[in-house]
Amino acid sequence: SALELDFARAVATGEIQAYLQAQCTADGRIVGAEALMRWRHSKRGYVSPAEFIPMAERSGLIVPAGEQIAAIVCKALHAWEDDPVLSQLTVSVNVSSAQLYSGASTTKLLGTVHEAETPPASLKFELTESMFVEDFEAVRSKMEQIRGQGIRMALDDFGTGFSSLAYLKLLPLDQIKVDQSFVRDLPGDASAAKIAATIVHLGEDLGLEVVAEGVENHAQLQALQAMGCRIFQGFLFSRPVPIEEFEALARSGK
Ligand code: G
Ligand code: G
Ligand code: MN
Ligand code: NA
Repeated sequence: SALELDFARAVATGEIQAYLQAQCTADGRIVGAEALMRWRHSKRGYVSPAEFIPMAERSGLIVPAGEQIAAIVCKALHAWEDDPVLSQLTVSVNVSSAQLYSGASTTKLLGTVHEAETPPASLKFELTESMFVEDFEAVRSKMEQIRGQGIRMALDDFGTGFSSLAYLKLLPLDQIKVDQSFVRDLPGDASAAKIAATIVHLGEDLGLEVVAEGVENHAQLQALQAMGCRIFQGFLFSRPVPIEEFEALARSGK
């Protein structure tokens, strides 16, 4: 398709951008960020990720595009090393299954981290549970390989796929993310509240950090806090913003 050709060109010319969305404690202190891919088309302007991410996944272009996002983030993390505020932050990069299933691209990803002299503990890779359906053992061993380099691992969209709780125990994870579909209907919806609380408690019991996504208002924040959740991501705190803007935000101490 035309969109696919344009995207391929955008990847080749470095038109793909990484925006950062803050992850905060309840009082608004920034502890990290998630990198989100953005594309500003030279003629059509800003293209929605809801449109180009599925196309990129289908076409396989998510592999080079994802590598670019990782490279941009790795460079930034290296540049932040001497900054008293920014060096304390962790940045998550979304990794798609295509990137993990091809052995070469995992190696490339780790090469990127190494080349940029990224402090590995500042970097986190986000996987989704749908990745484990095809070949659990293959993904688990890739995760071990990545974590062996000191990079952290997060499980995104937790509870939305066919998750087996037994999986959680077997995977080398540092963080799970409460999906925004459970956060959206808080505090009124009793079943959303039950599910969110269960995920928070499960994370706690397994010694994992828990991040709630899609936090848009104070009522949601308060409900999640009461469940024991400590880290939040969502429009209540910040939208995804360009890296320079995020740096200013973090330095301003908000
Ligand atoms: O970013 P939201 O801003 O609209 O992103 C839409 C979807 O695209 C989400 O499911 C998100 O996880 C995914 N996404 C965003 N950036 C990236 C990326 O760099 N790599 C991959 N694989 N997925 C991404
Ligand atoms: O699938 P993943 O969790 O990586 O995707 C994150 C998506 O959630 C991105 O599309 C991002 O723009 C979006 N997002 C982040 N914060 C909020 C929020 O507070 N509300 C809503 N509706 N979407 C959000
Ligand atoms: Mn994510
Ligand atoms: Na998510």
